[in-house]
Amino acid sequence: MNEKLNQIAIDGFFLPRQSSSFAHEIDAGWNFVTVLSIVFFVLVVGAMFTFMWKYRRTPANPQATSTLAHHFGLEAVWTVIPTALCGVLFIMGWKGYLAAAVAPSDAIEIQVTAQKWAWSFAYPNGVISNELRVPKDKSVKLILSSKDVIHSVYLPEFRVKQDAVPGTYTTMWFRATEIVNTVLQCTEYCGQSHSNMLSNVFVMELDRWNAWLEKAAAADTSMKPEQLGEQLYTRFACLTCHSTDGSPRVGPTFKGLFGKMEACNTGAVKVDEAYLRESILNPTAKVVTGFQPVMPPFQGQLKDREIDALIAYIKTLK
Ligand code: HEC
Ligand SMILES: [Cu+2]
Repeated sequence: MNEKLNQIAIDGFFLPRQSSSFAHEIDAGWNFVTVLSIVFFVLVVGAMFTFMWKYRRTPANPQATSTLAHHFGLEAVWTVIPTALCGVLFIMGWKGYLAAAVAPSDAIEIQVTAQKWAWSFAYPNGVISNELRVPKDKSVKLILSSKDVIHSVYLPEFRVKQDAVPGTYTTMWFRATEIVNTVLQCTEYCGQSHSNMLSNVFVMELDRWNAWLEKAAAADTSMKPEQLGEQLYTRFACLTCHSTDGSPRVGPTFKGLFGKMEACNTGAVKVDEAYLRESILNPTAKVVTGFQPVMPPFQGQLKDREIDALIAYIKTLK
């Protein structure tokens, strides 16, 4: 699944492209802290070496330095200046945090669901995709949740990051400012295939984005079941755990599955439509021997037509 992902363009020396309305402000803060750190490093370490050299013990000056008392003026200066600088940093950080925490009320809402090890994006018209497509120059609010463990959405070019937590919703927003293809990464270690938990991100012109949404909605209803099933296999990340070539992954392969006798914890079962349906909606009802019960239940996430499509697809994998 990874070969389709676009290479992230690294343009800057330190930081990735600036592709959202947040980028300039966040980079300004980052640069400020970096410059400040360099200046103080040079000042402090410079003073240290200067004094070491100046007051070193020599034959001409064999005495130890006398004990020093307080110097109020000096201490006041090195307290007041850093405190003021921290104040400036706090104000920059606070303003940036507020701007990033509260999405504009006209933002387009996209539901993001994380699961081991893929993302799915539900758009306002009901289309579900494994790619994040957003219009340029529009505020987009992502509403995140997770089906299993904590994951985290990271969009470096947009300078935004937010955890997706099971059992609750978190939100994040951004406004993309240029047409760009990039990659969304999971940045919370979530198990074996964590590093493959990537999704393509496309920023599009608004009219092209609308056209894409309409086309995607129409495609789902006009497609043949096995074709739709093949797409759902990618879209709902079945492929991270099930292969179609006979090799076992986290779960059993789909190749040659239909019609065979499967050994489960409840005894042997013949794989038919009813078994497949049950395995998709409620995977722990019968756990295949030799595998861990780690498949997330798809109850409530797949429409009947989509379950039929997945079954039709699995049937084609002889
Ligand atoms: C996190 C990994 C994971 C994901 C994602 C996943 N599965 Fe599974 N699946 C498993 C495991 C592990 C088993 C075997 C254990 C069990 O039966 O619960 C399994 C079992 C199955 C079975 C029974 C297979 C057999 O050999 O009898 C079917 C059918 C199935 N999954 C379909 C799907 C479909 C369809 C999807 C996507 C909509 C999906 N799975 C997503 C891990 C996963
Ligand atoms: Cu993850």
